[in-house]
Amino acid sequence: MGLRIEGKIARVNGKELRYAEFAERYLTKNQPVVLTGLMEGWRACEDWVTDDGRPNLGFLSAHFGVSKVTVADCSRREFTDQKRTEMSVSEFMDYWEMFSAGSCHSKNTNLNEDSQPLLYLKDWHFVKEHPAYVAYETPSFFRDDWLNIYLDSYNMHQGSKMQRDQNEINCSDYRFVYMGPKGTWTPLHADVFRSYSWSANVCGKKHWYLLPPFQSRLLFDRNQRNTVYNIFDEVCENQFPGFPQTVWWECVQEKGDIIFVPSGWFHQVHNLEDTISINHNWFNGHNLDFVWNLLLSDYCEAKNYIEDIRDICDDFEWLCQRNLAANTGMNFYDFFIFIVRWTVASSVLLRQLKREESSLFSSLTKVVQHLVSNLIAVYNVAKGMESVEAFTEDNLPRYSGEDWSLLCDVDRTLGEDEFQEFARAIMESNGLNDELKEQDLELNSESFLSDGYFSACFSPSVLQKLDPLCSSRVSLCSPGDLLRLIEHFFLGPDGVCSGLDLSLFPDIPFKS
Ligand SMILES: O=C(O)CCC(=O)C(=O)O
Ligand SMILES: [Fe+2]
Repeated sequence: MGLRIEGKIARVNGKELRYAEFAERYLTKNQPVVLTGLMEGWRACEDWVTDDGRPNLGFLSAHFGVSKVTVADCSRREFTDQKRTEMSVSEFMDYWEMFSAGSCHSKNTNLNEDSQPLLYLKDWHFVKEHPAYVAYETPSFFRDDWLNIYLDSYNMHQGSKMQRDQNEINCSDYRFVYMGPKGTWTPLHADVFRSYSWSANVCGKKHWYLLPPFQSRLLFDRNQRNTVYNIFDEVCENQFPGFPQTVWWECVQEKGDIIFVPSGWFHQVHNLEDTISINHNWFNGHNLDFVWNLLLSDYCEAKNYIEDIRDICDDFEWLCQRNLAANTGMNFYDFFIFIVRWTVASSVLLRQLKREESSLFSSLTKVVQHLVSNLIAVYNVAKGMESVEAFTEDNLPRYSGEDWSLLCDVDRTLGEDEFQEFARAIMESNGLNDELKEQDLELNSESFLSDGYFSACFSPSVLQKLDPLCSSRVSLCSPGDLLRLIEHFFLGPDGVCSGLDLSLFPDIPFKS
């Protein structure tokens, strides 16, 4: 039975689209779109492509040949993914050359052990590995990227016992290059953390098949464990009873097109020609709830899986969190520290703008609106985290042996070099620097440190509420602390947002 395809993904000229429109139509509504006209001047489009529009294998081999990369064999399945191996870029280019010359005759995509390998270079952390070679510029639509901005300054697994090597390579960032011959493909999946992704075709052509999230449940097997691997297989109806009811969206992505894949949309992708693409995964205030909901459901699954050993475990909660980090890429504590740092950074920047008494603050410029929206998004997610057992007094201190409250200490956070770098990157990504320049202003990020910002801007009674044990420091140890802090920002007389006309934010989650 063929696939039922009813959705066509719109194509929009990216040069004629404003950020606010993009956010409104696609980020907020979580709808896919193909954007054109945004890759002009990319060095990758020059250097990596021959005059006749094919991948420049010689160039790639000569310049990046020694890089070690992960390669998927599209003709071999291993559990829920394709079988992966490591090789150097030059080995991959040699393979590709031979493959194209026809020396690997059987271009057979059937999954059997005898078929020839069909190799696809995936998840190459190109930017991390070659920071000086500026292959492309991230289009402005995708720059509000909490994930990669954070990972440029911090490790995802703070103070955890995750293996460092694995942590550093796989989780260093989510900016990738993909390349492979015609016929290579990516099996059906939804992206890591249920993040958004964007994917830009440097050369070649891809066929995308996407499924809206409300239909995701139709992809699961009877045990609710695995999803369909290849939508073009004879999918066994007995095993996957919902699959025949799925209704798909599709598009063919040409060279120069960038596709935006929204959160939680399952997708399968086929290279119709020899193709090179650049893609990022990212999330921000618009889809932060997708990330938390995924963590919550993966946590429940991890917990159920080991429920029968609960009684013999010293620290059952920690074991669940360790498994969650290993399977999903982060656990509750990683995510919590992540949102704490975003909150601290957003509020520090707002506070600085306010102190400058610049008209930027009072006139609620785009940047100020943006930072306020960040706080609201964090608040809404923290609300859903409040009742979770992992954040109860009993469970927190046992976290990983590192002193949790020290990790959550705001003054310590502010004093770290990483934070300076992080806050600057947020300013850069939000266009704050540009707005400031227009007004002849400059934020002094050094003063984040010197003025004991958090301690100074709270009355002792607020500090007491945030940290009953210690009235001179602010430690954001639990979602409840974060909620109280953000409420204070909006409602307290000395809060960061006091004095702002908040009528622009109709969905503000608390009443004044
Ligand atoms: O291009 C591919 O093969 C897969 C890309 C993908 O899954 C993504 O960008 O989310
Ligand atoms: Fe994907």
